[in-house]
Amino acid sequence: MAELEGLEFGKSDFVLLDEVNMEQFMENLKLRFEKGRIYTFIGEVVVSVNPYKQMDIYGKEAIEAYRGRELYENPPHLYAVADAAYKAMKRRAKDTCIVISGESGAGKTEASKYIMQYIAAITNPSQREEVESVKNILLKSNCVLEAFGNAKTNRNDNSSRFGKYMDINFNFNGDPTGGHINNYLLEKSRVVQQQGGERNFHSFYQVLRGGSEEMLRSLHLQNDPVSYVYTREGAASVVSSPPPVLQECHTCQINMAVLMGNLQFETDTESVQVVGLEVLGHIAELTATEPDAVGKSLLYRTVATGGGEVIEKGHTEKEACFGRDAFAKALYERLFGWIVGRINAIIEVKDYNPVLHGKNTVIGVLDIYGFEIFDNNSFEQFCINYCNEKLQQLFIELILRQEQEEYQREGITWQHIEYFNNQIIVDLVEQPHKGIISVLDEACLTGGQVTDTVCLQSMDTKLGQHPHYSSRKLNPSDKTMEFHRDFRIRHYAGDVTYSIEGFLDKNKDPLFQDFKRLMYNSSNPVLKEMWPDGQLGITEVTKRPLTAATLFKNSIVALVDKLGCKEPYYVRCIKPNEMKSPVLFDDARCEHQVAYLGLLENVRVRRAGFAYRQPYARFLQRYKMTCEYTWPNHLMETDREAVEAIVTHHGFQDDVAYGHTKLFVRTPRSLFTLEQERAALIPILVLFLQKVWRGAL
Ligand code: AOV
Ligand code: MG
Repeated sequence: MAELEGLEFGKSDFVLLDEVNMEQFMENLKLRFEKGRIYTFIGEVVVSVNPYKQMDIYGKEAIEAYRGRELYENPPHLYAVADAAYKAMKRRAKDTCIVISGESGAGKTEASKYIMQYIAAITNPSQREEVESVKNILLKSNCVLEAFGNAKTNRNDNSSRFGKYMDINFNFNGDPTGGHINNYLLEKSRVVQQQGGERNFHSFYQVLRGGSEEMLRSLHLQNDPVSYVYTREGAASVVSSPPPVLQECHTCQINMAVLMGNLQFETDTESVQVVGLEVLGHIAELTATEPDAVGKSLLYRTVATGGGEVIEKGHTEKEACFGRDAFAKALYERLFGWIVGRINAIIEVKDYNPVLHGKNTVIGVLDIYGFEIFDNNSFEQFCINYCNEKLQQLFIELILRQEQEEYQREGITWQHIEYFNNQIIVDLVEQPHKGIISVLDEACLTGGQVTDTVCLQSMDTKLGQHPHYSSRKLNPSDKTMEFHRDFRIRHYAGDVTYSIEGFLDKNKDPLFQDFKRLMYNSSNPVLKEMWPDGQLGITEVTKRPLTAATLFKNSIVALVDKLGCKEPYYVRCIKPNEMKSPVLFDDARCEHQVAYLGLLENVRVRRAGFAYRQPYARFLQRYKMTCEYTWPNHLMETDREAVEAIVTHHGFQDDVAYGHTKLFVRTPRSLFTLEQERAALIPILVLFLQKVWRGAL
């Protein structure tokens, strides 16, 4: 437990509170925030409050202070968790992960960057070139992915609109050898539409505002975002970060996507036409395709009739607009996926031979979009908030439930601690045949007749009894839901009213095969590579691909499984106010977050619990040399008795409990003493053994 700061800064570990209640917790959190202490421990968990100002706590000296130290030797910091995760990985060859959670704007992405910087700074002391290069790419990839995947929302000026999980691989030396990035559901609808006050992805403005005149001219672009339908909204906002240098192939495609929005259609007596052939020509030029082919894919689609005949069917104006937007979104999404793929190809661990190089261990860093509530919440918020439910479930599972279950199993006296288990909300969303995703999928698969409203009715029928679900129709007196198309989920982090409008389309996420074929036929090899499914003929296309919600659910389930196999370290981020103010601590908002993050329960479990535990045999193996009764071998009946002898010998018998198979140690300090003694003894032992070998003894 960190005790190194003066008491004027409050308690640096919530476990040290005199009494564990909300009042004391909040008092401590607020005091520390006001004194510029933005981090506080709960055991190994770091609670962080967004300072909304640059803090002078991340420099080289800070890194040196935390490097290789035990958690409780320094004041709480992200570096302390990063170091703990790194040490566990290096010393015990454990795969670890750092899960950063908290609502939108709470500071997750910033925290993940500091953690990465720390890991980069403490590794590769011998400056080996290939390791340096891996580190550089890992760090720089953040900047590129932020440009393409972040945007200004009404909650956060630099909001992550995709989820990111990055594995960093290490060799036996503890130096990074490579990595892998998984990205989760980019909010691509932003490409064509943004809520009032929000912006498109940063990359658009970086190209339009930051591109050289020559580059913009060659791309047929004007440097004013107001010129483009897709970037008009929020165009007045200032770009907060300087535009990074974007590769030409990237800019080209952003450009195509932005140009698409300016394509309009009109219906004359016979058919739908493209208005503005000049834009069409520019798109053809930039996609290395023919203007006629572009025009055709915008106005017609190829369909297979029941008899197996392939015909061309003209779009209505509405269908053409829908197709255009779907195409622009897909262009951007595939570009994003391609960039991630390129980064992965470069940082992938190559030629790793476990026999030669030892076990390849991993630290995973998770930075995903935080829980969010807007004035208008749609399918994207539904997915994002579901994902946060899953991560909260993992936290409960790992920190609260397993901990309590283990004490019970080991027969340690334990007072059960109550907490809200959000599994019930996870089920509401994902349960097969019953959950919201399943109802949505069913509606999507039923065919054209089912509208959003019909789907909502079906949800009302199936889920009307669920305590965390309600809708305007089920609950007409509830004024928080304005329209009949609204439904509400009582999430762990608050109530969110979703508008069902657009849910089915976004879930089905259709893109006419004609666009895919157009891109596959491009003479630009990079574009062609991004659209391999364009080679399929209309009759070969699978009729029922998985829906967006199901794909997302599957990817999040896989993510949670992946995290579940690793030793987890947690950063719990809190947003102090809605004004982005560095001085305002909004008591009610903060208390709400502390409550739903389950931090009080976390302190209770931790306080009643034990920081470390080890099976008797393993403990004995490691520390037997520190006690005369156990070295080199003990003569007692059981390992447990031998462990008792070590503990008593070192005088920390009041700090432990004996389980059926494991020793439980309450404070890390006891173990630290043992570690120090062991470290001091090892060289003496080695010397001794060398002498034995040489026959000197
Ligand atoms: P998020 O990742 O949690 O939101 P960010 O990490 O983007 O939130 O933080 C939001 C903003 O808060 C940043 O752009 C900074 O201005 C400020 N900030 C956060 N942490 C720090 C820090 N340690 N020091 C200084 N300023 C900070 V979202 O991505 O929206 O869920 O989807
Ligand atoms: Mg973020």
